[in-house]
Amino acid sequence: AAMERTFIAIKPDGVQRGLISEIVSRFERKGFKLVAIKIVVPSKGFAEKHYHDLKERPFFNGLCDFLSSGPVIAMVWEGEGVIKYGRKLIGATDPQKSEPGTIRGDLAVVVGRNIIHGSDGPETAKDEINLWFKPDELVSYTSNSEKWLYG
Ligand code: DAT
Ligand code: MG
Repeated sequence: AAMERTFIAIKPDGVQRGLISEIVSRFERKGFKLVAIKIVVPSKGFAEKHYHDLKERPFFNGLCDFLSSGPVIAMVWEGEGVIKYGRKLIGATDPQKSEPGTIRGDLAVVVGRNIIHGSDGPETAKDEINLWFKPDELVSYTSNSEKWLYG
């Protein structure tokens, strides 16, 4: 697989619970490369844009209220297969069904407070990166460990 980028966000519950470094660390140790990061309190309207695919769902309003309720860590991570494997690191949507060893499995209990977002495919990754970041907020660089990660 070619180099890919995905959008990952630590939601307000993850930030308030002091899990920023724990979550960043799991992506970093795996070998993925951080190419953008910022802390932001999204507006309700922005949250609705981010979750537009879910606007017909009964939990949509509460979900958007929650995402806009406090600081979020917005990130872009890069690496081979990062979109799909990022979802694996995150675990199932409902933490009751997430495997131990995953972020939600280890660190969250209920679906409405599942601490992290990750793009679910190449198209949403592109759209979400463009929604959350301006092009000049993304940094391209060579990590010193790349030759050891990829051979
Ligand atoms: P994911 O975040 O795993 O991509 P999703 O895109 O289906 O899951 O839903 C987005 C978020 O909406 C999810 O992280 C938590 C919330 N959510 C999903 N299903 C829910 C439900 N049945 N009840 C309450 N919140 C839900
Ligand atoms: Mg989703």
